[in-house]
Amino acid sequence: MGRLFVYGAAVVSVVLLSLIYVILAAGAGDGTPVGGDDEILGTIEVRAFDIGFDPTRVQVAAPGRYTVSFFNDGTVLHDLTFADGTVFQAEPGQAANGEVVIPAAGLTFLCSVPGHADGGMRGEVTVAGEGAATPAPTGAEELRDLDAARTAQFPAETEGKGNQILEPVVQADGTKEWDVTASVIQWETEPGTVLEAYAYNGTVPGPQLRAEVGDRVRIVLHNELPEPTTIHFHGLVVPNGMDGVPVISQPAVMPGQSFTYEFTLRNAGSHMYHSHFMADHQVPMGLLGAFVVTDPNATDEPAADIDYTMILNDGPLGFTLNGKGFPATQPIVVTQGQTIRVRYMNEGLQIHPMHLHGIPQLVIAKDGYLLPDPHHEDTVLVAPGERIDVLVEATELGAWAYHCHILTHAESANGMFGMVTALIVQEP
Ligand SMILES: [Cu+2]
Repeated sequence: MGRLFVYGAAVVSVVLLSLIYVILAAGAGDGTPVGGDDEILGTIEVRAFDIGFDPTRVQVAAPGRYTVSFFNDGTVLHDLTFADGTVFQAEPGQAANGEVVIPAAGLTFLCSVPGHADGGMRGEVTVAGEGAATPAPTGAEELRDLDAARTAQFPAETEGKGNQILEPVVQADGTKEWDVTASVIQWETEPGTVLEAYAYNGTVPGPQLRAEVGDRVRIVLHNELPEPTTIHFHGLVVPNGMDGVPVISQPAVMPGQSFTYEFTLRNAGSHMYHSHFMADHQVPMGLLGAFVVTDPNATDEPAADIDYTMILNDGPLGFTLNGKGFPATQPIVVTQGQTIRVRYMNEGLQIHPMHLHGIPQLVIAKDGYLLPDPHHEDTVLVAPGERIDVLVEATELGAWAYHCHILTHAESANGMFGMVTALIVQEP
């Protein structure tokens, strides 16, 4: 399957190739040994914009010391942080200059402002081969290999897995109870990228809660964050006092305090729970989860072999599907002939058009309500706060790319990242 997917990925990537290969010849091109430590071999020029670098690939003729000319064309603060720790920071419209030493193996760089590197602000300085008379025209091959190396890691192992179903503790009176603790954690979004996150029960997304219409449920929130918080049950019809909005319907839950939410489930569907305190910060940081309610008496519920919840998020943790960025996203693996119900839930601050290659998606529900006229789409737009349910009939064999079609959420100079996964349809 790996090979199939690498092939598909390569096709997607070709579109970007011409945009991102730039040679910035610097210093002597004859491969002569570098002189004294202080000799300046040339200048590396990099401009930042919102949100990316130009160029993302810089080739120098030899290892050694270079002048750096960094300019911020963007509207927010950006920096140019090299892997050896050398940093150039510039406010919008400002320049920063200095020097960096490029080792023979080259040096990667990124913008260290939270979210920017995962948004695509990454690049690399490479050194032309020893003795090469001119920089070799191998850019396309290097790009192919960079992209292939990254995609070959898929699905990569990382620490922690979010959105796992948490069984409730059923009380004597039948009430289904969950304890949910909010705390600060370290979360590995992709191999080697470990970021500070806010989490329910230690994972991003938090545990998936599932129950039925008519169930009495109790969610006990424990706040171990250094900030106040609350939980809002997004999409569920609840009594006003259980709606989770500070001041409007309850006091903020202070650090060290707990708050008990209790209500009877009235409406089925794909719903969510998330923070409603500084939600612009706490939700992108990870205080979110799925709350799926089924109706045991429903007669119009479409049948599916696999029920898969895909939570979309963006912000300080990057562009993520169920808390992970490609290649650490997990593929959906099915057998030909099976039907998959995908419940998209957008907890992010941006829209994400989710495109599945190869097989159309039958859109069956919006915000938990079944549509009277299900229809096919190949790209399903999911706006912030929305839940869209689709059915996919796994008719076509193979590994099918499955990604957000805002391509800066899915592709970069270093290959695919962020909101990319695959639907893998195997032979029966
Ligand atoms: Cu997107």
